[in-house]
Amino acid sequence: MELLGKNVLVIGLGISGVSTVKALDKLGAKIWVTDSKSEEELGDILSNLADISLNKHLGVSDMDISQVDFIVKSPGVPPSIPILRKARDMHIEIMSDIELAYRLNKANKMIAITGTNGKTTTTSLVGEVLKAANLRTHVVGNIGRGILDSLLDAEEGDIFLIEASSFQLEDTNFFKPKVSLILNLAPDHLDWHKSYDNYIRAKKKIFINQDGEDYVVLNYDDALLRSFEDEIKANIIWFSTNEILDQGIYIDGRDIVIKLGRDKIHLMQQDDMKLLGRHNLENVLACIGICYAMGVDLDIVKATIQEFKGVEHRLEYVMEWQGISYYNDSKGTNPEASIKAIEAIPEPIILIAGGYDKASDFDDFVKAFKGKVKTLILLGETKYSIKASADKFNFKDYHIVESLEEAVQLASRLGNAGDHVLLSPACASWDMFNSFEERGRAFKDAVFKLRED
Ligand code: UMA
Repeated sequence: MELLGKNVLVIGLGISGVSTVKALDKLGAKIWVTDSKSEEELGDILSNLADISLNKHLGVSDMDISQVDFIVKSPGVPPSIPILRKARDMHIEIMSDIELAYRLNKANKMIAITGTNGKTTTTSLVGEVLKAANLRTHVVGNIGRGILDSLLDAEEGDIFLIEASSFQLEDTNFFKPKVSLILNLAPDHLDWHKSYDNYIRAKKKIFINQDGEDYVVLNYDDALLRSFEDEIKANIIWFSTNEILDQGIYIDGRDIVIKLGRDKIHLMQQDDMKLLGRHNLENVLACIGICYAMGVDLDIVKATIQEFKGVEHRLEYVMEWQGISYYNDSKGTNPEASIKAIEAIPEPIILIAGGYDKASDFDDFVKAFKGKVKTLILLGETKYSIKASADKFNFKDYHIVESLEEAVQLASRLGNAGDHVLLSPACASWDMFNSFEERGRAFKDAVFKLRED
């Protein structure tokens, strides 16, 4: 793809937009930028880009785009903003950074991981395995690093391991990873996608351009994913934690088994993993599927899985204080993710939940308490929606607070030795924090502070 002299508009100057601007500059494009934030609000970000000539339109939601050749949209920017509506009317192409990266650099191998939950843990684990196998790997995407950051410095043969969100996949057209993975699907980000069908359509783009030379790893236990089979041209590697498969990766007794082609390998015992919970077992099977497709030595896969302790903000053990253990699952940004956390943590649980309102339904979330959650502490924009579901299912022991620190202090007062305090909000963080990481760190700070009080 030739970018020299092309007029490219970058919408949003966050992680994705900044890495895109830097790459476009190196490739000689004429760069236009827009952001709903003002010049002052973007202060440090703009200073960081001071050496690059930019045609700036800041603090606005509309602008003249008649000279723009194509648009690179930051993932979080909703498709409904005026500029994007206008671009669609004018047939100006809109793409995400992963689409641009693919078009710029088809020679490198791309592995793309999506799903509603477990993406970051699985991406991190696969990244660890590939590094242990001495394969030069760039771990990028929704995990927090813009893909274009490392693309231009990459050497031929490097692997791009991409955590791909539905937002990023939505704006792809030709993106064709060598290996793709969908871990699971459940309604999420419905405020942005407007319907579950649209969300599913975005996720399917991960395999839509793949062919017989490529692989897609899919969760057999997810009926929706099974229904995709006829639409897939790539080789499918199924995995299951529930069923013994004719072909695939599955659990037999306590063993993790790979049965693919004529091979049948008892790779390891599931008890040898350090990760907690059934959902993490799915993440491990999915990782094995990807590594098998990439031809990685299975001894390295096994050794890395055995050592892997997980990722910050996902069921992260914080500390024990007065016999109560505290867990940070700030990455529980939707009800499905938090249901999995409740399933993984031993009872009794004091649960801290609530956050940014994505129009999620909390009935299944409350139903999952099933005697495990004894007390619920609610905060954030969704506190009353979750309370309404609690009332509906007759869950009475809830408390409403105004801050995360207050939630932690209340949990420590209400808790008894042997209880587990779990922050798993079932919501994004954006009502009170800039990111789930910031929320997780605030939780951990509040927990550590208990020792000082
Ligand atoms: N902005 C506008 N107009 C709008 C909305 C936003 O101009 O209508 C501007 C904001 O003012 C801001 C910029 O866009 O300056 C932010 O862009 P962004 O929201 O796309 O955030 P980035 O910092 O670029 O981070 C994005 C991903 N964020 C989202 O998808 C919301 C990061 O995923 C990702 O790590 C990063 O690109 C690199 O690929 C975070 C996330 O929350 C972790 N993802 C969601 C999730 O996991 O649930 C999908």
